[in-house]
Amino acid sequence: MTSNFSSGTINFSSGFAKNFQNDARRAEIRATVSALCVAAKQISHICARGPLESGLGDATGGANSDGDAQKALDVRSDEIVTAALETAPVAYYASEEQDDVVTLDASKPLAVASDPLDGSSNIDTNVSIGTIFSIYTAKKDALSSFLRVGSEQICAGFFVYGPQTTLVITAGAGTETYVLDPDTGNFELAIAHMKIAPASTEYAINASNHRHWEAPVRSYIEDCLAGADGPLGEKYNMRWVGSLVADANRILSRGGIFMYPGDDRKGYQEGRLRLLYEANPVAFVIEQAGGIATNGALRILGMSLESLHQRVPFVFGSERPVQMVASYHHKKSVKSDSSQLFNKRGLFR
Ligand code: AFP
Repeated sequence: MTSNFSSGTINFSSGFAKNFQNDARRAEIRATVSALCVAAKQISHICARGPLESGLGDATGGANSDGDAQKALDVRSDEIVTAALETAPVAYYASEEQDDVVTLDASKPLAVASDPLDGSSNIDTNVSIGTIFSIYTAKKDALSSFLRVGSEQICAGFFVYGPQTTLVITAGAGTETYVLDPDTGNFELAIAHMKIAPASTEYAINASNHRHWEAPVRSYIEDCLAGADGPLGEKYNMRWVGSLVADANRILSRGGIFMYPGDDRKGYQEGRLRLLYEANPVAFVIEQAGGIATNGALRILGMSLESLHQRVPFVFGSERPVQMVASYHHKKSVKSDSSQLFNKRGLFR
C-alpha cells in the first residue's frame, strides 16, 4: 500500500512525525522527505553504475565554499536534490555545494540544508557514500532560516548508498531506518526504534592526524591503544571509512564513538565537518537513538550557527565513550585553569 503522502517513494511508519499534532506540518515534512527519497533514488542509481557513468569522481575544476575540490558527482547530486526540493513545500535550500542559500519559493513553509554527496573521496573506490539533510521551518528570510541552533530542526537524516540504499531519519519521535526495496522502488521501514548501545570498545578517527590533535584527544586515543593493560582496561578496535554517513550508520547499528576533532593543521582548528548540514542532522539522529553528540565537550544541538559553512569539532556515538572524551577535555581545562592560576598567582601569593 503506498502512503498517501508520497508518490510511491516511501511507506512511512505510522509513528513517523506523530509528535506533530498539526496534520498540515506532518504532511509538509512527509512531502519533503518523499522528494528527498526521489533524489536519493536517482543518486543511488548513478552510484550503482559507478565507472559506467563517466568521470563521477573527476574534479570539476570548481571548489565549494570551503575550497574543497568539487567532484562531478558532488555537483550532479546537488542539482538532483535542488530539482527534487523544487517539488516540495520548501522555501530555502542551503548546500555544501552552494556558497549562499538558494531561494526556491519564499512562500513555502520549510527550509532544507544538505550535504548532497558526503564522502566524495570514496566515489571511485566503491565505498559507501551518502546524502545528509536537515529540515527547519522557514523564517522571514533565507539566511535567518539557517543561522540557528540545531535543536530547532524538525526532521533530519541521511541516505547511505552502499550494499543497501538506506534512509536513517528522525522527526523527533525516535530514529528509524528505511531500506530501498530494489524490487518495488519504495523505501520500506526496516528498524522502527533504533537504540545505540550505551557502551562500546570501537572508535572511529583518522589516526594519521595523531600529531595534530590537542592533548585530550591524544590522551584518550593513546589510552584506547593501551588496551586491557591500559587505564581504560579494555581492548579497543578501530574503524574509519572516510564517509561520515557510513561511520554513523555503523555506530547506530553496533555502538561506538566517532571523532573528528579540531587539530593544528591550517583550516582544521574547528575540525573538518560542518555544523549546519553534517553535524546537526547526524547529532539529531544520534540523540533520538539514545546516543550523545558534542564538540568534544559541549552538546552539538545547542551550538549557535554564525555562518553557513561553519566547521565544528564532532564527537558522537555511545553515551559512555562520548562522556569519557568530555571528561578528558574537562581534566585538561581544570589543569590549564589551575596552571594559569598558579602562573598568575605563583604557588604562594
Ligand atoms: P568528502 O565528502 O570531502 O570526502 O569529506 C567526507 C567527510 O566530510 C566525512 O564524510 C568523513 O568522515 C571525513 O570527511 C573524512 O575526512 P578525512 O578524509 O580527513 O579522513
